[in-house]
Amino acid sequence: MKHLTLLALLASTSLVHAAGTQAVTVSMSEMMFMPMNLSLKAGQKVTITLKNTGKADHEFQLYAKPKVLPKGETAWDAYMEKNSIWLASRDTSLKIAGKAVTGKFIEVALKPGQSATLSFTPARAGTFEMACHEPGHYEGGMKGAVTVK
Ligand SMILES: [Cu+2]
Repeated sequence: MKHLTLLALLASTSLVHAAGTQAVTVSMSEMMFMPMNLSLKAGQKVTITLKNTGKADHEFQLYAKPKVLPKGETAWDAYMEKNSIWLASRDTSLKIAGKAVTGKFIEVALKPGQSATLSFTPARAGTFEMACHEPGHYEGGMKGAVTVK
């Protein structure tokens, strides 16, 4: 009887945990994300499953939408380092093809057929942009709006 009670307690705890996590899958292919727009909740952990379903290398970056676009790769990198949504989160974790990535990163770069799991907690509400900054991809339309409420 005691055993059953414990099991019931464990089951309800994991349900609460599941409800507290947002899960999203984003596919990347030539010059697009699927879906093109995401809506996330501030203060609630999100797990994004990323898949490169295209034929080229793609990157996933997520940062506060710039009012004025940085010019050049160095300027973009500096901007993203200051405005990355997951660098502002304390519980960020990333696995690419099942392997944990440690340290600071501003992009998730995937080869064709690779997938990754990215988790973090959006700290604040706002308008963000997800994008791929492989040469020509952003300009080709590989970007989407991410709203955090
Ligand atoms: Cu791309």
